[in-house]
Amino acid sequence: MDKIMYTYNALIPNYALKDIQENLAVVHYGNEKTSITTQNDVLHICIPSAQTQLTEYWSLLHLTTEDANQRQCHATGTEGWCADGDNLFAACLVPDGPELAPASKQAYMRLIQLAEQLGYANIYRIWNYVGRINAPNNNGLERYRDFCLGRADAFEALKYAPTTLPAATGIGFQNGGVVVFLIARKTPQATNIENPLQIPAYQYPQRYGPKAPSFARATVIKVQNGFCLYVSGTASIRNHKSLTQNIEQEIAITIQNIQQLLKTAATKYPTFKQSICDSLKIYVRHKKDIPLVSQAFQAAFGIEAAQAPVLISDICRAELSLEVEGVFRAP
Ligand code: 3EB
Repeated sequence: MDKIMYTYNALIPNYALKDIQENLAVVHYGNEKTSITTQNDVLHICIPSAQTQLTEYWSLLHLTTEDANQRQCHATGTEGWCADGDNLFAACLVPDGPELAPASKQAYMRLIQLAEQLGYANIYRIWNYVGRINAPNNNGLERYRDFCLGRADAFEALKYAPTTLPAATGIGFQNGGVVVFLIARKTPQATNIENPLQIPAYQYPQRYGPKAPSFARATVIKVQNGFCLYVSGTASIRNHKSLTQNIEQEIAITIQNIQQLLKTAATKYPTFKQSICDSLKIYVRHKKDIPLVSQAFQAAFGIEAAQAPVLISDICRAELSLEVEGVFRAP
């Protein structure tokens, strides 16, 4: 029998190690310095997080024996990747400096070109951990906005149309430059989903920074037995304005935004009417909010605590206290 060319697999996060699991990458949030290394053909990324520790295991949704055979892994300490013939996990560290934009642009161009050169051109999800995200840079520009500038320049230079940008998370971590990691595959392309309750991030007005954030609200990809929806970092934002009366309001608006993304996905792929939540990742600015936020999201999306971990971190808008990302699956 001929080898099946593509298995339409996907990389998904798990927060506990399962029995049968071939990890391509493991992300450690905890008391470590930033680093990107390989150990036994697995990519390891460390992101400093003082108050909350978490281990995130990245493995294939459908395990096939062929994937393990074609594994290639490479890391230098500041960048690295791991691939299996169909899927790629790649990461890099943007060094800290008085301005983040130039190094962020360079890192983004390198990472995207690396994915293309290795043959995994369809990038469907990116994460950006920005050190001291709400602090000003040397010119008084907030470091998140500084980072957004460099990222937007990279996508422009590489001729990405705004409507084709991958889903993303932009969030703080303790200190250092920026840790960027992405997941990509050979084929087929992802479908982007926007939220009609929010204006697209790439159309935010200038008052939020010199260049708007470059990301889609969510992406849908085809997998063997259905579809996966990757929800970007989602916060209490309507149109382009933050709603921040109290944590209860932030929870309610964020839940509505995610539910709206599921509804919008279902208009293109009706199978999302039967979607299930595979994982959530919750970021809160204040430790005191953890019990209320955890309980609310577990209840809203029918997910167990183990697959909905909480990290304490700063959020990219100084007035926000909550951001939530997730992965949903549909038959
Ligand atoms: C927002 O909707 C909240 O800069 O990559 C969410 C997801 C946010 C991704 C990013 C920022 C990013 O604008 C912030």
